[in-house]
Amino acid sequence: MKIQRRSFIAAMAAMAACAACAADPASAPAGKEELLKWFLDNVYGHAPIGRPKDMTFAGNSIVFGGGKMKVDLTVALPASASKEKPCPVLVMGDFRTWNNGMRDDASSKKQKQQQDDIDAFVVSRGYAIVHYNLNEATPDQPRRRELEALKKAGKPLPPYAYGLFEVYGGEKDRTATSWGTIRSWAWCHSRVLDWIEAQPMLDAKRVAVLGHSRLGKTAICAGVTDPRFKVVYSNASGCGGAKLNRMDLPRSEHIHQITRGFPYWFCQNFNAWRGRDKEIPHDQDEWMGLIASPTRYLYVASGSTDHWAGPAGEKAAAEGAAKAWEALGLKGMGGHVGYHCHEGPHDLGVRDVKLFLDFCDTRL
Ligand code: GTR
Repeated sequence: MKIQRRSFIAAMAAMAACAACAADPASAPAGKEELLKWFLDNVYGHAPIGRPKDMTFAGNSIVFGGGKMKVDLTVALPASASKEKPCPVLVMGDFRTWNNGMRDDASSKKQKQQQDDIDAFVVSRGYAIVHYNLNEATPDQPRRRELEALKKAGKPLPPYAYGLFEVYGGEKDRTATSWGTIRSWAWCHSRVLDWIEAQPMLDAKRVAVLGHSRLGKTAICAGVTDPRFKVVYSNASGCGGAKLNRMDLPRSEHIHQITRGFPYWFCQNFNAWRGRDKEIPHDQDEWMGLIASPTRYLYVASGSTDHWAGPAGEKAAAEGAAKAWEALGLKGMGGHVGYHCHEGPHDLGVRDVKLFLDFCDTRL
């Protein structure tokens, strides 16, 4: 079904009249609900379960899936956090995701240092940060290949080898709209927010979700599917993240490349848009516009030489998403939506997080 963009904007305007709807997309006007369904049917896939009934918290770990799943959280708290004055929180999939936490090479050491530097800076600004290796939820492609090699060699698999796809539904039950890795990681971000709600020193009403690159795609997906995240920050998330598919950016990643390079990241139906990027009926500005509400915010960042992510397409999508807030009578760019482009490559550093926290200081 093709949803006219104007009907979506009209639906957003209608939502302004119903503030309650803004807090609960389930009761949002049809336009928003239909658009969300379109993206889940055609790009990200549907999660087969909400909050698991058997989920328990053991210290900084979340256990679910009949005890087969355990996600270990790394938590850094500011000295100011207390039960009397709970602090705002940043949630992110961390840099260990790239090295699967299974290698101890130079790149792993660099990524760990990047994460440590970000943690220290965030805490110095009075925010808590909670992060984890997303492979503990659903293994990313490289880890999947490494696991297959271990299996083939008859070697023991690490704990929680296959994660969410195995525990909820399994590979054999996958359909064309079954969740992809990005949606499953976003689902796990919501489980982290469930954990935050049980922590007296953390303010679950003031939580931002953020991520870099594939983790930025995940942050947007988490913010769209879980309205409890108050601020959403996508850093260099590119194709399937903040970059417009329909914008002509020859040096950027396109649908045929990302769906062949990472076949599990999206639902199977996304493959139908290979070579048809400019024909896709709904683009990433509308996807991010689904976050729009009087009490929620979006932040997008790019790298000026990050041609694969396509900075111009990310900026244009942020500006397009801002129209969804304007339809609610709110200030878009510079109000509910922030954007910056650092000079340089595909990266997330303290310089980016500083600009993001400057945005959060008056909104989160
Ligand atoms: C690349 C992928 C991008 C981006 C990046 C990353 O290989 O093509 O979409 O996700 O990885 O996550 O670092």
